[in-house]
Amino acid sequence: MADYVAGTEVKDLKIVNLYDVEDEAREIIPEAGYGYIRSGAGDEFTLRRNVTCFNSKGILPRVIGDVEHPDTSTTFLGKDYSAPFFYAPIAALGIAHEEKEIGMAKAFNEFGTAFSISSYAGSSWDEMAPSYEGYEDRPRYFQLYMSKNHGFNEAMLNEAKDFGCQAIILTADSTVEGNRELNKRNHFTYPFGMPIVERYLAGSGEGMALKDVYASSKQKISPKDIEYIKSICDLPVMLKGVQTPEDALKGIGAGADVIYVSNHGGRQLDGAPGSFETLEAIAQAVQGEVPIVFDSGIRRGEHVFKALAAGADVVGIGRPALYGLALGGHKGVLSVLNYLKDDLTRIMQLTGCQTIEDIKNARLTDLPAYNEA
Ligand code: PYR
Repeated sequence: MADYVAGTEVKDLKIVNLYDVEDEAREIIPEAGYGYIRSGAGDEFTLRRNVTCFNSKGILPRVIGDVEHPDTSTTFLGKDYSAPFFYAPIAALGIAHEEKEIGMAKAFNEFGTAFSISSYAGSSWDEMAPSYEGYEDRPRYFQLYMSKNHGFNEAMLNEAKDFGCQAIILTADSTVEGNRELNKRNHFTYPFGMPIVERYLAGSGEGMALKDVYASSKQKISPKDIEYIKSICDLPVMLKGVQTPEDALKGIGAGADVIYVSNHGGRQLDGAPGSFETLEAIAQAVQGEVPIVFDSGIRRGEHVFKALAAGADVVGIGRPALYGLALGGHKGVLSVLNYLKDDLTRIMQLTGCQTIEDIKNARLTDLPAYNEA
């Protein structure tokens, strides 16, 4: 869409906190595009609670832990990560900046973790390939929105594997659009096409509303889909959108290799608990049988710490990275990631944690007076 102009600058950002970054991005991204990225479903109760619910638990610092220069590095699915973050997949990154998926992938590769490619990416596989030059070994994941047509699913899964994707993220929480009232008010439609799924959309995706894109995708997601994906491409499957211990165990029973705890950034089911509130019970049920990843609401190092202490192995960063992209292209994303890494390092020092493993063994305490929405 020729008249859609989002971010174009490529620069480092000076960051005090990620809430400021969100406010500043509002000045750059066109109103309907910003509304699409920022908003949640319904009353946005779950959207807000994703952040506030981190206050339901307190961190118990260990102050004689003999710690200096904490190390944020970790491994996930056999790959080294410079910090326990990866990119939580989001559609159509061109809504924020002209570097779109190419800049986002480049930033995560340079930072030393992993990018997730959405089926609804606004870039083709060929366009994204240069972001991996010099980073051939960097992990990448493909977030699958299944088609109703298995021929198309097979083609997408094979393309993802050929591209070097190390895992498939099966999106299970978005079979219809959540009640995104702001999108309705703003008459939001995607300003660009979606090359990977245009094979199953009516058109390229440009000018389509989210509800129509979702309607073109598969609604009936079941444990059989996990088995199906593995039978086609033999890659690990991360089951995304899990909010209950029951679904986690059902997913593992069907072969899921990773449980991905998420409420889709509060964009789907309003009235659900904050994502962090669901994590501990899921981790207790999973009992370390498979790794757990977590997203929805991370804005501070304390949040990363709490998610890891509650059972996550790595956390997904979504909107904050996209706001960084809007303001400074790939350099802006790197600024966001470095801010979070520095913040986490400070929390590790203050809590007596030398390593990520130490965080995973740290204890959180319930804060019973908690009653924030
Ligand atoms: C979203 O808008 O939330 C998508 O995942 C496409």
